Amino acid sequence: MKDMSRATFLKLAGTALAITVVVSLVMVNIDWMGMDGSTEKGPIVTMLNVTIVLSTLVFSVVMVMMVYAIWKYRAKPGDESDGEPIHGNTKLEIIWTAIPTIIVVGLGIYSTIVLNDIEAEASNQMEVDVTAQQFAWRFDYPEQGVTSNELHVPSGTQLELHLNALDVLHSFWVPEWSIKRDLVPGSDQPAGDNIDDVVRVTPDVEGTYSVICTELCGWGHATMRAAAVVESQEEFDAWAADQEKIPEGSVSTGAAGGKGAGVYNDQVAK
Ligand SMILES: [Cu+2]
Repeated sequence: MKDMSRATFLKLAGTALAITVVVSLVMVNIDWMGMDGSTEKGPIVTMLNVTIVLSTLVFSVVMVMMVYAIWKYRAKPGDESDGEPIHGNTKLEIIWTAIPTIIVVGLGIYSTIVLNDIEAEASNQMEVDVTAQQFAWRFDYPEQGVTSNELHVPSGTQLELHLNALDVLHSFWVPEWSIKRDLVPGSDQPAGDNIDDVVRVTPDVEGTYSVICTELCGWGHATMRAAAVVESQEEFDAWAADQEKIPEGSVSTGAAGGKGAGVYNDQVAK
């Protein structure tokens, strides 16, 4: 570093910056996350883009310095001597420790803010108890008193999904909503109180999507899908009126529930 002139330093910094801009522009414009189907997705995609730009900056600085060092300090032809014994550079080490630390801590604070924001409870909420088992889904609507193998939801309403699994770990994922959370066996038991089994999401684009199990759960894992239908409030009400009622005495098996699981097992497993 001590034999690097100010002009060289500025040239290298400029190169790293230029690479950052070009690579960032390409990466940010690739549609990594697919269609935007929930109000939560916007802030998540923005955060992904910020992360991409910062990662690109680190990548560019490292690459430029490495390529420069390989070229600048290469051995002259016929030079068989040992390299200079170098002890290190305290100033440089402080800099390359401090900058990544600031980036990581900053991203930590930023993601906490985004998470608190997208998980905030809205005034219009609807609870759905989601139960997963090899290899099927069941959705119970305690407010409507109905049960279904399809997830129907009114557009623009925040869903409070209570997740539970009957056998092994599963994971709830609708790609267009950008929400993913594990379903853990025992979430509905008293001892499961400290399992984080609630996830909130607000689908806001009408259409039919797929609930996908995204935790390898057995041989039938790849087939473990259910329709997720986002529709108007009227369509949803009409659909709910048509559904099978949750049987008397059966407690829904979402996080709030207890025993009812057995009642449905055969029906859900087909
Ligand atoms: Cu699975």
